[in-house]
Amino acid sequence: MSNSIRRRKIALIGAGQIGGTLALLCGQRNLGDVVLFDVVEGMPQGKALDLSHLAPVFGLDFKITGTNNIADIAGADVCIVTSGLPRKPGMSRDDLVKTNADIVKKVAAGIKEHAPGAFVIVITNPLDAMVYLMQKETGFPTSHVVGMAGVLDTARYQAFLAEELNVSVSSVSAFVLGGHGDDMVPVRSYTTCNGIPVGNLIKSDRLDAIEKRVRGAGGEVVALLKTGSAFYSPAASAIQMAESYLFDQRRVLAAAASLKGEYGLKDLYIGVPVIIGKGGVEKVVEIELNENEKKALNESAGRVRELLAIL
Ligand code: TXD
Repeated sequence: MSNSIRRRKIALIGAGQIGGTLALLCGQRNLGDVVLFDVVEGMPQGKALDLSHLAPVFGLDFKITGTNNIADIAGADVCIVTSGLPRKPGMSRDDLVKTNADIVKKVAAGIKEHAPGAFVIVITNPLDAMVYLMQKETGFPTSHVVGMAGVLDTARYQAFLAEELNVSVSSVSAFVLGGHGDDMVPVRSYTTCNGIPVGNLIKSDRLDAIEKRVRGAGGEVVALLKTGSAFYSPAASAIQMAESYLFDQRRVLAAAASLKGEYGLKDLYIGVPVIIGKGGVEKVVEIELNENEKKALNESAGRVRELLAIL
């Protein structure tokens, strides 16, 4: 048996706006070799070729392959799934459910066959329903199938609060829970500026307005772009989750995780704080919520269940 060190392999399923950005970030952050898969002929190959020419400029030694053959993801350590349609102006995330469910089912079969040991991060919308479907279709342990939305929603809350307070984004620590929809739950009681509750620094009507903007931030980007949805920040958010797994960082991150009674919810995926380390989603962190936050989380869970019923 060879005792040589194997390079890590990251499979990006979907080579569109987020997929391409993910490939760039994987290279820049030296996560491992990248396989960019898509059903559109030539596009993943073209993006991979272009990115391979960026490697010498930055002195990066990553190998990147573009492909239309799902078998090329064989042995991937991490699969990040963005395959599906994005929103157009006027569409809700839920409008995508049927089309994207068919795509996620196909992709799940490919991942199950070729990358059975992978940690799977789903980004495709409607997120909470698609990650649930991915876990059911692959049959992978729930620790190894997780949805990315909370890191992004939290980052949006942090960005708006830092702007309001005119402080560094790194001084703001925020939490957003619930489904990745307009009823997500920014948790004010756990949101601080270097430990100082934001409620002590910002008037409550301003905080209401900021939280409303967080809930609509994805739509704000869609309305401006007109041809698709946000892609830089969703890609960065998934990279943070992949790094926590690959480097066993045990970061506490908001992510769509499978609940088995935590927060009084079960048999669904929804955004909650989790610890991600070498075992995947190693723990769902339960925090005490006030009555309003509990009610909002339950309402958000109700919306996720409506989508699951469509599936
Ligand atoms: O926070 C979050 N989770 C999100 C989710 C934030 C922003 C956007 N979010 C969702 O990600 C969005 O609503 C979409 O459902 C996905 C992907 O967004 P992206 O902007 O990357 O969409 P693109 O550019 O249209 O790329 C999707 C690619 C495109 O190239 C298709 O050809 C491909 O998916 N596609 C497939 N790839 C592989 N296999 C199959 N079957 C397939 N079908 C389509």
